[in-house]
Amino acid sequence: MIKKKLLKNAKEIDRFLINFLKKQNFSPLVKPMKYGVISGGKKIRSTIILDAGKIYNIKNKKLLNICAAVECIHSYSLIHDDLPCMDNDAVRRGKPATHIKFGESSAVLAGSSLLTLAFEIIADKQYSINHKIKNEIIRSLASCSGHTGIAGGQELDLKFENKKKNINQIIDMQKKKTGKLFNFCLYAVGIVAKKNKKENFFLGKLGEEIGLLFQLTDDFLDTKGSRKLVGKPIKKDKKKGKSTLINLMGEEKAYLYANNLKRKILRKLQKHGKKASELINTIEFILERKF
Ligand code: GRG
Repeated sequence: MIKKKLLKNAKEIDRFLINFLKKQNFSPLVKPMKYGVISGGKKIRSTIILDAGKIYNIKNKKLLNICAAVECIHSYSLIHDDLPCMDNDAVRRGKPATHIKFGESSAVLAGSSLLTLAFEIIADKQYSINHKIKNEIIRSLASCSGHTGIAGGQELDLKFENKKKNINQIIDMQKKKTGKLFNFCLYAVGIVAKKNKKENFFLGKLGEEIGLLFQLTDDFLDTKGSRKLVGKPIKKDKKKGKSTLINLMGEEKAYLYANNLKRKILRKLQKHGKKASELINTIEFILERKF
């Protein structure tokens, strides 16, 4: 069921991105950009957005620009994450990483172009939502992506290598590196649904916890996953001295922490009853996933 949903959403977002790029002037960067963002990846962040939209009866069409923009930022972060100056990985999504396929300079430029494309997609004239809403989406996407968001989290992740960090420092780093983009996913849905400030803040924080849960599972997959299913090299965190909960407290305690976090997230969704069933289904998948 979940695989079907992920596949359907991924196809829809890929179609959107292909059409959007078609409308632009061609450049030699389009090929590495497409390689980085289209036909690959679970598009889980888009699924979270569309699932959350169901809670507030928002039609998918109203959320597609937001999904596509998030996937551009996410893919950008992966292209840069794989570079030799960052995590130095040669394989991503079961294929050569973008810098291996197209060279380092093209990968840097294609990644940066995906970042700017994200904002073009939201600002697009044909995306017809209220201007104030559009503005707030652009502001929050920028803040969740930059130094107070995933880029800042990535900096901490690299600085923490081979250092003894405590649980709060690790959680804070992971909430930034991975959680902030998930924060944006739920926050943006609250903005489109015209919810009040308090509810939108609550949604953002909930998204951040979902992102943390996603990152914790990513760390489990690094120790126990299948290289083939994960689509990238595994068992790298220990070798690199990465600060993860598993390396700090061991697998069993880390899993207990993740399971408690999942229960806490699900409790927060109870108030929405059946309307949250799709989102709950995706959250259950996040902790059990093998890919
Ligand atoms: C984007 C502004 C900006 C800066 C880049 C490199 C970097 C800063 C951030 C990297 C952060 C990072 C790599 C976080 C890891 C998040 C994570 C668990 C990625 C894997 O996500 P999946 O499993 O990937 O959703 P797929 O392949 O399915 O899309």
